[in-house]
Amino acid sequence: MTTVLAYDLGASSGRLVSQKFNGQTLTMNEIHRFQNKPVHENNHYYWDYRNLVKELNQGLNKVTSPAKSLGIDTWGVDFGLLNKTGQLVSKPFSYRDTHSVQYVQQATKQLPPQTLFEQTGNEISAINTLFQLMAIQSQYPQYLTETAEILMMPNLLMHSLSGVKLNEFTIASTSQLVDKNQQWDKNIQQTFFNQTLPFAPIEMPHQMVGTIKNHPSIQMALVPGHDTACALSALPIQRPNALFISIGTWGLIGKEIKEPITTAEAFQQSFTNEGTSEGQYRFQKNAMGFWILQKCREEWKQQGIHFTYEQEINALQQAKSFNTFIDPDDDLFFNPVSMLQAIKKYCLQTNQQVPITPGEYIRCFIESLALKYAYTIKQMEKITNTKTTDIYIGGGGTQNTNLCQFIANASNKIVHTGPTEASSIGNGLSQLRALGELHSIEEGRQLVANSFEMKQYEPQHNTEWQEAFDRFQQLLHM
Ligand code: LFR
Repeated sequence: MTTVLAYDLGASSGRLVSQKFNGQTLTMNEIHRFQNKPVHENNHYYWDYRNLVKELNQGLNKVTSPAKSLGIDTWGVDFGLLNKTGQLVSKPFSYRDTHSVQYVQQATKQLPPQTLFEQTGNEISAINTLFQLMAIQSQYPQYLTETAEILMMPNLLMHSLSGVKLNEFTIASTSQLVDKNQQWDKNIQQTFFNQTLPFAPIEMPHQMVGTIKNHPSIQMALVPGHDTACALSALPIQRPNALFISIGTWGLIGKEIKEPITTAEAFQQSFTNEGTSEGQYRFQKNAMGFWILQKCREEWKQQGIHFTYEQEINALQQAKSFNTFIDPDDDLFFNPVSMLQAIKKYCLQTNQQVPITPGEYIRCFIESLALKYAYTIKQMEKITNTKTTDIYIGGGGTQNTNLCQFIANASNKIVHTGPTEASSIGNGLSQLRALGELHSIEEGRQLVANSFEMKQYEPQHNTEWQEAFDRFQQLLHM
């Protein structure tokens, strides 16, 4: 029996799980779970880094059975700046901070956006590490002067536990600062910063790189640092050309490819190319996940309305179908003061009925999300010139059976769901590879198929959903 530990941090919660591998199957146990919310201070959104490290250590202190190693994965693009003595020069900024938005425009004066896309494979998005660093350079230049090492978030946390200073490939591939040779792009750095920045070197995952300082018997594993890359490696994909969707706070819709796709069409439609656990690529759309609903729930809670999961499903089922649609990826929903007001505003702007009851809001959101995923899938099939009959979904979103059924209906494809904790599992599988217990992504996926229950959804109500899709498409093109 081999036990490994996986820390998986999302942009709303983090968890530590242990995974036991007996040579045939994998079993998973949650050890620790905590909230992770950006803090709003001095007009900025930061991560509460000190608290995160405290939570990581608290979780590790709860581990009772001997574990071989630990790996950490997180959301993408965020990072920390360390000074010469290994201390942070500032709390790490959160990508929900909008201070980087203006630098997207500024950057286009220095390099055409399409060239930037072709060079890095990443869509031009204000949250990217590149634009965040430009904001820091302009607003807090002293931070960069003091910086001796830049570590991406999972590797920053890894450093806090083990002292190791490395960046992992998949997380680095979300930065817009990595070239086609999978190294930090020095030309881009010269263009935007007039210097090369002190990024710790990029390494490939599935290797042991040190030990945990407070628990020296546990090795520090370098796993795919990006939660989406971990999730994809744990989806038991068995169909050629299958698509995947990883649904949590975000919805990541993609397809595995060997080389980045950087055509004009991919650029215009804001697709991105990010790294996989195998050193290849995910052709992907970074889209809305449960963020909108999470924010609505917070507001309902303040009004004294609290739903259990079942009540939420019931409320949706009681609301009229196909009444109101939103484009979940509209900028209005990125970080509004009130999400309910933002939805209302969207409906008024598009001459639609404003939802009234929570059930109407929930139905509007879940239907719109499914329709937007179906829309993206169509675009993706066109650009990659491949068709598929199957979609594999992992992440917390798999628990929302309404959403999974609606995705099958809206896309007219078979949806396979599970596992819910795909990112944590992918993190653990990488460690089993570093330990020589598994030898390939295929072996890992087979192990997931043997160990966790999958569900399947067949498309239903084709005519109604096709009509709804046409209406939704008109709304997007308004
Ligand atoms: C999901 C995710 C997405 C990334 C977003 C922001 O947790 O990692 O892949 O685009 O967070 O970094």
